[in-house]
Amino acid sequence: MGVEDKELLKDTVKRYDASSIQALEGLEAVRLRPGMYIGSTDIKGLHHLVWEVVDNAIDEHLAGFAKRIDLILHEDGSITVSDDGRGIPVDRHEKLNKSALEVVMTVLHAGGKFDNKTYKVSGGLHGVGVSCVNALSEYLRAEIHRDGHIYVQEYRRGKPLGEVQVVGKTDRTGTVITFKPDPEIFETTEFKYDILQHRLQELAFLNRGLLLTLKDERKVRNQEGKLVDNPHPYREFYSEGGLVEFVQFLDEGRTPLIEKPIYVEGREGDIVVELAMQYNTSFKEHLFSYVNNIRTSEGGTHVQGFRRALSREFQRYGEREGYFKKLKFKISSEDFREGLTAVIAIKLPNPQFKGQTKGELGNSEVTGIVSRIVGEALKHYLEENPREAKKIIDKVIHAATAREAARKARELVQRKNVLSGAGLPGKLSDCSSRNPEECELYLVEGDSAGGTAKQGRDRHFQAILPLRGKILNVEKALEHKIYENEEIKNMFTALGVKIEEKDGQRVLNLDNLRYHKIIIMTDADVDGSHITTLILTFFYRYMRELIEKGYVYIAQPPLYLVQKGTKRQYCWTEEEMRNTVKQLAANGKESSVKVQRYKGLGEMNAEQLWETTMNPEMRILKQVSIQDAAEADLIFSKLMGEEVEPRRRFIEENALYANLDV
Ligand code: 0RA
Repeated sequence: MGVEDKELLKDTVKRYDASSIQALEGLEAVRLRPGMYIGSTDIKGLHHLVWEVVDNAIDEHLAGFAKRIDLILHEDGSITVSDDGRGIPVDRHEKLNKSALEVVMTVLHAGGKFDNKTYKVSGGLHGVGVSCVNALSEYLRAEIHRDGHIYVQEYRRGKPLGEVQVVGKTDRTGTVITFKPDPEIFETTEFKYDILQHRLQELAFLNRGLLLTLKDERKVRNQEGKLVDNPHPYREFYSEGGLVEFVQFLDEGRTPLIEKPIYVEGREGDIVVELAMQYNTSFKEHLFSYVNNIRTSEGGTHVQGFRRALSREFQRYGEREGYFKKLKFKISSEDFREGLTAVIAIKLPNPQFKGQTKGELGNSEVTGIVSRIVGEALKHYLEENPREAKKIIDKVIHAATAREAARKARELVQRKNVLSGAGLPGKLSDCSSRNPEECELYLVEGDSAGGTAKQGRDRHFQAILPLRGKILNVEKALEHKIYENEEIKNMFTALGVKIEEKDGQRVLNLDNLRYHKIIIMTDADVDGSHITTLILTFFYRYMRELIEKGYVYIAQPPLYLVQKGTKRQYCWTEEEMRNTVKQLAANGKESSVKVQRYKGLGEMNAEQLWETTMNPEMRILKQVSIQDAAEADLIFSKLMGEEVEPRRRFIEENALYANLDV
C-alpha cells in the first residue's frame, strides 16, 4: 500500500467511524430524494448518472492518468463507462473490513473525501459521487484494473451483492463501470444518443488530447416500427487543438476576420484560465463559458473579467493609434463583441454557482484574475499583430455605427406604436382579460393553424398571434433590420415590451407586459422545431428577461390519436402510443385500433387543439429555462452561418436535437 493510499484510507476510516450509521443510511436518502442529488428524475437526471461517472474519469485525466474514456450503450438498457486511469483503490482496511472500492461505491460523498480532488465541483449538479449512481441503479458492476489484478464487485440498488472478487490478471489500470438505471426511480430509462454525443463532443474540445468514444449497440425502430441496426454504431471524439478548434467548429460557415483564433492560457494560484477567440464577419456575439468543464450559461465573474479586459485593451489600443478620432459617438463595450466567437474555460477549486439555474459563477476573486491574464495576453497580441488589430478595430467602429442606426430605427418603431393609439397588431386575436397574470399569448406558426387556435381558445385569457413562415433569421440580420421585420414588430407590440438603451446597453422594459405566459406552438416536425429554435433564439437575444422570469413556454401537441370505436386517446410519445394500442386492443386484434399520426397542428380541428394543447387542465407546457434558450442559441449559431452547405448538414444531423427535447 502506497503512502498516499494509506493517507486516503485513514481519511475514510475517520469519516466512517464518526458517522457510520448516518453513512449507511446515506444511499437510502439518495433513493428517497433523488432530485436533491441529481436535479431531477427525468431525462436530464437520467443522463446525470452518466456524467457523474464520466466526470470522475475526466478527473483521472486531469490528474495526468486517463488518456481515454469509452462509453458503450448496451442492448439491455445498461451503459458502460470505462477509463484507463488509476482505477478506484481496492485496498482492504483491517478495522473497516471493507474494500476502499466498496466505500467509494456505497458511502455518500466518499469519493471526494478520498482523493481531495482539486477541481471538484460543488453546488452544481455534478460532483455528487459515484455512490449516487450506484444508489439509483437497478444493477451496477464495478471492474477495477489495478496492481496487476482485475477486481469486481456488483450491486443492486446500491447494496453489494457480495465481496470484491479477484477475477483475473491484467496489465493495465483503469475503471470499468456498467450500470442500469432503476426504472423505479426514473421517468424514462432510455439514454439518448444525441445528448451523449453533444456532451462528448463538448468534453473533447474542453479537454484536448483526451479520447472519448461512444458505441451504441442498441437496435432502433424504423418508420414501420421494425428493429434495425443503429445508424451510428460508433463515434470518436478527440481534439488536438482544444478551445481553438472549438471556436473554429462554432464558426464553421462564418467568414473569419483574422487568420487564426487568439489563444490565451494562464494561471494565478489555483485558478487556471483558458480562452480562444475569433472575430467573424457576422454581427453577433457567441460567447460560451465553462467552469470545471461545466457550461455556465448565465456567465458570471469569469465572463465579466474577460469582457472587462477586452474593452479595456481594445479601447486603449484604438485610442493610442488614433483610430477613434473621426467617430461622432462613443464606443460601447457591446461594440467590441460584435462578430466575436469565444470560449472561455476556467478551472478553480471551489466554484460558487448562483442565479436562476445555478449557471452563473459567483466567485468574486475570479474577475480580476481573468481580467489580468486575458488583458496581458491581448495587449501583447495587439502589439505583435498590428494588421489583425486594425481589422478588428475597423469592425468595432462599424459595429458602433450600426448600433447608432439601430437605435434610431428602434425608436422610430416604438414611437410610431405609441402614436397610433393602442397600436396592437391587426393579426393579433387578443383576449378580453386585461390582467397580465392570467393572460396567455400563443405564438402560432402559420395563418391556418392560427385560425384553428383562434376558434379553439378560451378567449377570456388566451390571445393568438400567428407568425407567418419562418421569422427573420436573427442570427444573420443586422440589428436595425430586425426592427423593420413585420413579425418581430408584431411580437414587440403585442407583448407591450420596449427596448431601451442605458449607457450603450440594451435593457428591456417590462412595465407594460401584457401576458405572463408566452407559449410557442409549432408543428411537431423538423420545420416546427426549427421555428421554435428560431423564436427562442430571438427571445434569448432580445428579450432574455422574459425567459429569466419564466414567462416563456413551449406547447407540446400530441403526436398520435389512438382510436377504437368511441374510445379516443391522445399520445405524446411512441412508447405511450404502443401501450395504448395494446390496452385498447385488450384481447381483440391490434388491427381494430386506429392510429392517426399528427404531423402538424393543421391536422387537428379546433376542438382537438383545445382539448390536447390549449386547455390548461389537459395540455403539457414546457417552461423554457435560460439553459434551453442558450442551447437553442448554440444550435443556431451553428445552424445559421453564412454558408449554405454546413448549415444544411447541421440541420440534417441535428434534426432530433433541435427539438430541444433535452
Ligand atoms: C477514489 C480515489 C481515486 C480514484 C477514484 C476514486 C476513481 C473513481 C472513478 C470513477 C470512474 N473512474 C474512476 N477512476 C478513479 C484515486 C486513486 C489513487 O490515488 O490511486
